[in-house]
Amino acid sequence: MKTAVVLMAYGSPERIEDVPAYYADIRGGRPIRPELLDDLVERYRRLGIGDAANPLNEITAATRAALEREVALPVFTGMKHWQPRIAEAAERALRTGAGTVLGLVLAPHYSRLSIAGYRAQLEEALDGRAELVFVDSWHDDPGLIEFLAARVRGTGAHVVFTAHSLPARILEEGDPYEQQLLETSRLVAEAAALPDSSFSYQSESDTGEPWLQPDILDHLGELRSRGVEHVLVCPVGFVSDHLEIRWDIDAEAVERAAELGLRLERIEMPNADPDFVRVLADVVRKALAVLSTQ
Ligand code: FEC
Repeated sequence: MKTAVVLMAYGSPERIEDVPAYYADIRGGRPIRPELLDDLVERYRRLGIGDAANPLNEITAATRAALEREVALPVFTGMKHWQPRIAEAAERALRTGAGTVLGLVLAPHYSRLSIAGYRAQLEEALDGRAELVFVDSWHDDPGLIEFLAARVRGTGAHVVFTAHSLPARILEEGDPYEQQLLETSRLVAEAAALPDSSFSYQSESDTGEPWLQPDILDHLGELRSRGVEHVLVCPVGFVSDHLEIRWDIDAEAVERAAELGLRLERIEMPNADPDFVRVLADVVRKALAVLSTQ
């Protein structure tokens, strides 16, 4: 039976004029306070989106092309909050005559508030017209662990692993997100034999409810007061350069570190690095191998 891959990412506005519609999609119809929209437009403007190609969309396109070569299967990109939509990618996958569609999200950790939304969009679009093999999480994939370990191995800095925060209520709901993040961080720290590392969240939104803590901006202060002088940020919850990296880490966290007299660097993100594309290809092959043994 023919197989096609739908490779999914968060998605990002192509132009400044797209930001209100993009933000409305993220909010799922819930109201947006005007000052929060203004702030988001300003963040995208300061990143130069609109003047140049949007980094997340460009990287996802490059990753798609490289993965297609690596797995020798048709691969289509679908974005959770922008175009091309996941539904469009599903239609294109079906047009190849695929009887099996493999869904993979460019985010390794499962949460009901993140990956489940990608899955729901893909399931709805396929509507039973092909068998869906969906990778829920790949946070402990040995290839991913080794790829990240290679990025931090040998550093003399204190490594701070980070990921997108989520509303804290997920913990009461038994969501595996935090556990998976801590597991990835532990496995990378062990593989790289790091003497000193910790974990913190980043990119909390102002939604009027508590989010998972600690936030990196507070965490940097705690590290400084413990005598840490040099930090290397390893954002295990993300795989690409995008707003949450280029703004939340490269602008906000760098500024906080400077105020604290802390040297802060971050790892180069996996993006479309050929070694990382091989990790993705391996995740795809393993998921399909499980299917063939059933
Ligand atoms: O570069 C770009 O243009 C897109 C960067 C981007 C990525 C990303 C990844 C994740 N998010 C996750 C959860 C939430 C929750 C809310 C939320 C809100 C935003 C907003 C922007 C945004 N996120 Fe995002 N996220 C990115 C961008 N995210 C912009 C809206 C403005 C703001 O709050 O800053 C809150 C939704 C709500 O208001 O109800 C929850 C998670 C990830 C990592 C997994 C994944 O990539 O899917 C989890 C990249």
